[in-house]
Amino acid sequence: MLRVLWLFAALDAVLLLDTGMLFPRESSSRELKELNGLWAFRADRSPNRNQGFESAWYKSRLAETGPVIDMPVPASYNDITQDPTLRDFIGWVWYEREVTVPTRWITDDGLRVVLRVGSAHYYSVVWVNGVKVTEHEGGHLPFEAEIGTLLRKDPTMPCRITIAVNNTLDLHTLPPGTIQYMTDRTRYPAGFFVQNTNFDFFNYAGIHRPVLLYTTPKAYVDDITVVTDFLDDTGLVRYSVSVKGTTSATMKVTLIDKGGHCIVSSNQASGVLKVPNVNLWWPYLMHENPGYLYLLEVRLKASDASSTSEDVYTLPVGIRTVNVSSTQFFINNKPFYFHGVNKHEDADIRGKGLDWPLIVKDFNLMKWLGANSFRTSHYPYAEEILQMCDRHGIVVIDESPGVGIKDIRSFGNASLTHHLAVMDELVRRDKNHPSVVMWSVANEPAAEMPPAENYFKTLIKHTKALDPTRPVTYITDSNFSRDKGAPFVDVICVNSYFSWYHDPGHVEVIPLQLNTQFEDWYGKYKKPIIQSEYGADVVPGLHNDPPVMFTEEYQKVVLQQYHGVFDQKRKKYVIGELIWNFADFMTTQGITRVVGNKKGIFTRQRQPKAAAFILKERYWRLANETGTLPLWTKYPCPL
Ligand code: BDP
Repeated sequence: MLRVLWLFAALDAVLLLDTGMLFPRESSSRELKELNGLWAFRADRSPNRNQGFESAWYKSRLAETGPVIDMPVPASYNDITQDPTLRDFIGWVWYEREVTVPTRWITDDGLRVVLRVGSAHYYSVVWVNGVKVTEHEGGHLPFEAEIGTLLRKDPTMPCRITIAVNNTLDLHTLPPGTIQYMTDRTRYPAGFFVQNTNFDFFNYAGIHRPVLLYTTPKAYVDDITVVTDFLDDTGLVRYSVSVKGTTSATMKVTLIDKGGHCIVSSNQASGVLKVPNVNLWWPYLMHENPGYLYLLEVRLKASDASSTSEDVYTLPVGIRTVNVSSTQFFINNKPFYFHGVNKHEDADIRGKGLDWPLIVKDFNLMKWLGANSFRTSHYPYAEEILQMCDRHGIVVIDESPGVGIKDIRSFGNASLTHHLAVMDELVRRDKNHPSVVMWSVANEPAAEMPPAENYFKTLIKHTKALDPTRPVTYITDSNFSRDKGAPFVDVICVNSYFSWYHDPGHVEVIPLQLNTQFEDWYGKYKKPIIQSEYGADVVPGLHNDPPVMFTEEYQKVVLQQYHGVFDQKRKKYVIGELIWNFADFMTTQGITRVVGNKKGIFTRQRQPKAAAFILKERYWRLANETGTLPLWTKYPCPL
């Protein structure tokens, strides 16, 4: 009974946003039309980057406003052409695509037609046939607009979608940045400016995730929230369905197992479903059958005087719990040790554009490596990636784009308000993923600054109120004694680069310094610790023995030095280790980066460096010690 009450309490946490953001899925009541492919594209190169708005480029076909080029969607635009000014472009770019919408979508005014953008970096304004339908701030989360009403106003018009996207970062965006104008005319031409940022990845821009149209009936399932628990072998699924477009509807909610059998159903919009002989959702390498998902099918029937409609939405549900003690992290009440990676959404040519071959390759590499988890450093990843995590049992620390908050002006009210809104959007999108076990609100903020205390106290409290079922953290650098936010987190996540940014070349200091780091943090806060980043750059193919920085040998020995300490501390309070980084990735140009950050254990093209084999051996050993290998594997590791 107590469990059930707790589940109710957990679900009462209300998102401040007034609509849901369910992943678009086809069903017997919903159709979907992907708009991926080639769009017309034009960068606004006018000095104030505002010509597109002044001349209303959205009012006519983009090609009529000036020269356009082909631009693939989804993709970053930066690496698509040979033009360095487009690679480094700052300001508004314009995308346009004309779509033919099925006639019945227009004639049937019982349908909603929704235009959805998976993500566009950074600020977007969207028009349909010259009429503004929405705008959105933030680069890594979806947004949508109902456009059926507009299309029906003039059914003879085609559906011309124009999206203007601006990648400019300022003190109040997430991540923050500043624009610096260079006014010394002896050194810079008129109008010269640069975008400064405090993060270590290329500020790729454009429409990064799929754009699509989908339909729902007028009375529709707007959102579903699921919180799970179990008692002995009975699973508990507390759900709540929010409905829009009707006040009188009937509902049937059914939980279906993997074999397609209906396990339990209800006629209520919210309640607790009891699942006998539950199959829990387990992480990869913790159970023989990881990533078990049920389906929660919601059928909504609504009638008015003239007609009856049905909306059907099906949500995958994994039944699992997450808890934290002062020394351990538990999934389904069993200790869980994170042996995983930090990633980036990053690849040749497509930049941060969603790319299925890359996604599947990365999952195959993570499984090959024996990784059971990753952190979405340093922003929310595509929902398609989280769905893969749910299915494969890969555990996720889900991070907001709060990276590079280093300027004291970025701790003010405007920044905090936006950061809170981003957390609302992130939790709204990702709350139902069993793979997501923790929220990370930021990476390496200047947490020693006085305003950081109130900023993080508010941010973490807010995130916990949004989702009382998951721990919350932010990622800190090893600057422990001055960190003002650490008292509020549930898990301490520390990044450190001993023998790299400090004491370069001296790998022998790693054990002592790492030991001190762990003892300091644990001694002060008595909270479990994840080594959330560690690593070293390697130019692939560069060798030297004895090891020298930037060689494959050096990266190997750095890892080995860290691992010795992890092995001592994981018996006490260290609950995980995440290598920086899974793969090499692009950064802005600078004297410490040789065509990007080279701390990957795989190259950007996903070929292993020597250290990948060290990590693979270790992760499979850890899995063998702490978990249960899947049926298809044999230690030390699968081929
Ligand atoms: C860490 C940052 C990460 C960087 C890494 C590095 O969190 O974004 O890429 O350093 O310098 O501090 O490689």
